[in-house]
Amino acid sequence: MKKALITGITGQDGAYLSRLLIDKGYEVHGVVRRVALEDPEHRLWRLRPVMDKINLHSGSLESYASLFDVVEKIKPDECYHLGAQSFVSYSFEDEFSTISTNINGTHYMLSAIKNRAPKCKFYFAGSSEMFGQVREIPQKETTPFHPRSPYGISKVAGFELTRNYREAYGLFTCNGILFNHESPMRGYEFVTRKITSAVAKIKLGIAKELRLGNLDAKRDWGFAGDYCEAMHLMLQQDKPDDYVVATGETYTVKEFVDAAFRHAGLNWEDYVKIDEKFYRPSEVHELKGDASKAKKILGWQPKVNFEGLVKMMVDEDIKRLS
Ligand code: F7E
Repeated sequence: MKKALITGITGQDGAYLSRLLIDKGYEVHGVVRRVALEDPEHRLWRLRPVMDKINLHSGSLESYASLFDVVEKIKPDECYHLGAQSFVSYSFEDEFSTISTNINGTHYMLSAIKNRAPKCKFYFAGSSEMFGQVREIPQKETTPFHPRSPYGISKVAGFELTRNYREAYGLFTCNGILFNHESPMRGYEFVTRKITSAVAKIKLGIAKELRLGNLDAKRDWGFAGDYCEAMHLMLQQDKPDDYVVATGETYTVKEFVDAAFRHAGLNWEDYVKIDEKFYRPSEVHELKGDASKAKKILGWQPKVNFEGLVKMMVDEDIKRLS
């Protein structure tokens, strides 16, 4: 039985990936902070359906010793390093902790694997935020990076560390360059879930308005469940490599808002207010990915389209609140 170790297992992608790996017969292990183990009701809610099928270990991305111990104890065959401070907006407020946790966390994991499980295949959760002020449209693996936030900068450093461990030490390390991926398990701070949960509240008479920032930003939005399949496929190849994972379609935040309200039979212009507070000091205006390499080599393509994603999220939020 193959053993997989997931950092960031309590997040959206951790939840989808652990289900996928359990279904494939893996023994799944996750690193979680001690506070999460002490407060499972609030912090482990996404893992509730698989709690009896996974093994959780206390550890922190800020502690090399804790990660080293987990790697030493489990000796995983595959490691999916998803853990990070992943909210771009917050990275402007606390740039020091975002940069140190995200970069050191990746470095610690790579080093622990090199020292204690050098045959382990490693996946790093790179991000389209690395492209930032984009140099070309669509963005592919060869597009130069120009990050626009402390979060984006930390992901570029993680990407380079991951590539360097491959080139310098011969480790099997892959970078996924994942564009925005959403689901009913998305955190409420991200714009898609903020919108769909507000639509549900407005529909049910619990809220009256939704305050948002820049409605003109364009994103390439896919379904998180599809993107976790791509992560797994990267580690099943003969050679390690880096891959863009995206739908190739781009929509503005306004188009997402319109589709979500429309699906609930509402007109967004009656409820949405612009609030300067949600604007970013430097914005990423347009992201659109070219995932043709993932399609060709991994045989991967997304199954859920934009309309399907919006409906899935709105329906689930209405169901949950009803
Ligand atoms: O913002 C605009 C905002 O926070 C999307 C993370 O998973 O994907 C995600 O990063 C857009 C931005 O995601 C609000 O200015 C308008 O242009 O949902 P978001 P993100 O920053 O694109 C990448 C690939 C990652 O790697 C990240 O970890 O929406 N926007 N009004 C707003 N955004 C938020 N959050 N809240 C608003 O009220």
